[in-house]
Amino acid sequence: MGAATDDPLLWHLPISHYSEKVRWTLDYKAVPHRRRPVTPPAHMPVAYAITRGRGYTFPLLQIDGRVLGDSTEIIATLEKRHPERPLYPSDPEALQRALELEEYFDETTGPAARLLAFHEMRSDPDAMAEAVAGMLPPPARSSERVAMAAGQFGKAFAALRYGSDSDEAADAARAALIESLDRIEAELDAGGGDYLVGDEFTVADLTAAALLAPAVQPPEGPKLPEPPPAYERFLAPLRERRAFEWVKQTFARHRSRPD
Ligand SMILES: N[C@@H](CCC(=O)N[C@@H](CS)C(=O)NCC(=O)O)C(=O)O
Repeated sequence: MGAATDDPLLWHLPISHYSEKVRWTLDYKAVPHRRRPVTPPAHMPVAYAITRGRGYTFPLLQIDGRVLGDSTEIIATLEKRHPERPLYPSDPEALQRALELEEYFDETTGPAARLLAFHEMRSDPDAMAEAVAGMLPPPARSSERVAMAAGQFGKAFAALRYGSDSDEAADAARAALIESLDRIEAELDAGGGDYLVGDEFTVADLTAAALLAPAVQPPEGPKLPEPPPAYERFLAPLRERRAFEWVKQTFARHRSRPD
């Protein structure tokens, strides 16, 4: 994509599912933009500096002289600036349902998928190193020692920041992921089609699929290490579920990328 220097600038984490939510929106709407990947946890001070102390999470979008620090706010702004290929339903009641579902998946599914991935990678240093190494700059990426050290750092960071060491928190995350799949299936049953709200792809579908990508690992999603064995034992029976298949189909049908 040829990007101009005044095009919006996306600061993102390549493996992050919240970053994927915004990358997907930008690609879906074919918004010309620039991207800057940052390695966690370096993104936190970067976010703090760019937002002048207002936030420390990624993704961030610098657009029209403003900095947007939350994926929901970013999509709302893009929807106004680029109304073509809408992600918001035109019917006000449907829009309200789509936004409620976006919030549900943001608050319930996203944190659970992240916590469980970090929790189960604790006992698999190779998977942790692989996850983090993919985000290191190329010279450091090829050093096994640097990747392992970065993996150890990632583990300590996740334990401190997300509480991923806790077995109770992991149990709650498993329950939240199952609840998320139940919710998707209930909404699909209620609507009788392939979409969570109405009969078109909306922000609700995009958010649910992007935030479940760490568990489902669709080929069109962020590149992630294979789930460690303990995570796979939890996921194996879920692979049969309609909601799991629906995430894969939603990516396959709608995760367009610019040529
Ligand atoms: N509500 C935020 C959540 C974003 C988020 O949690 N980003 C993570 C990366 S996956 C992050 O930057 N975490 C740093 C932290 O929570 O301290 C959004 O929707 O953009």
